[in-house]
Amino acid sequence: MNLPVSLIGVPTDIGAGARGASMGPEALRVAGLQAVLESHGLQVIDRGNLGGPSNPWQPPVDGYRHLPEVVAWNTALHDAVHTELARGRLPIVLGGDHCLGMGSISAVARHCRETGKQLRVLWLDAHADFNTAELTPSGNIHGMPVACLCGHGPAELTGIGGHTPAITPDVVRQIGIRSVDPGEKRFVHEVGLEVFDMRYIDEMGMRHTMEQALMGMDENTHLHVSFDVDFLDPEIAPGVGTTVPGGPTYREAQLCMEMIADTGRLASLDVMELNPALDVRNRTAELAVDLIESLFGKSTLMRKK
Ligand code: NNH
Ligand code: MN
Ligand code: MN
Ligand code: MN
Repeated sequence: MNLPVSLIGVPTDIGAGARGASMGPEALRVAGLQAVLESHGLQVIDRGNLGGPSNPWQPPVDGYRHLPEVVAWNTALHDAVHTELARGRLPIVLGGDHCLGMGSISAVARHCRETGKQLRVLWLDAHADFNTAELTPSGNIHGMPVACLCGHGPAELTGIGGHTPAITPDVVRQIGIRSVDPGEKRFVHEVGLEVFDMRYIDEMGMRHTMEQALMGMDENTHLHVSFDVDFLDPEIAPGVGTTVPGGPTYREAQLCMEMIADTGRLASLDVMELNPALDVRNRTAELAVDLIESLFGKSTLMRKK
């Protein structure tokens, strides 16, 4: 399965608590994403950037910050991702903040319903992103996409893919989690979301973690990876708005990506929350590109498995 790739830039920080993720798409391009993918024999088209409302930088209203603007960006992204999937291509969404996971994954879920595929979503993140208007401490919608995708949120967001809920919690595996708000934590437990938090990775190792997270997939599985760059330890990835210490190391992150690549089932990808305004000489963007390269089959493996 070597699907042709389409890059979709989504230059907005509309759902975040810090400005700057809107510059993420260009930073990933400058770090050489397209050339790196092409060096592995992939056919890549850069579709350029989507357009949408600018960031009015207003306080939350009824528990949501910038809700109409978040709806506009995610609706545009849903349409773009669905179009690429229908063309038989593998979309890579260049975020942008992680509220865009709603537009992206709602389109993937719709494509899976239309084609009879089974969906698996790997959510690589320091955060669970399972807040609601009632639970959120910030009102920032980038802390809510998983809840919205599972049907918990305003109808304008939960219905983007034409079906509410877009996904059920059992398709999701969260990896790297180490910052969850108190009410959010109760809700994650209530719906039974499968979370491989940092304590689990510490005790069991990344290899066992990924074996568990990837278990039960087959030829009919569409694997979507939603990669929040704050998944990574801030020592190696400072260029994000919400750093949380104690994330995966470079080697752990590489192994995570390589084991995903080994499945051969990756069919769509989000790269979210990269914030060049907080980065150091584009180092986090270059690291993200390096890890994406592993996700698409770069391997320094010298021994047969
Ligand atoms: N949980 C916090 C909130 O909802 C932070 C979310 N920030 C993220 N999520 N970057 O990935 O406001
Ligand atoms: Mn996130
Ligand atoms: Mn995060
Ligand atoms: Mn490289």
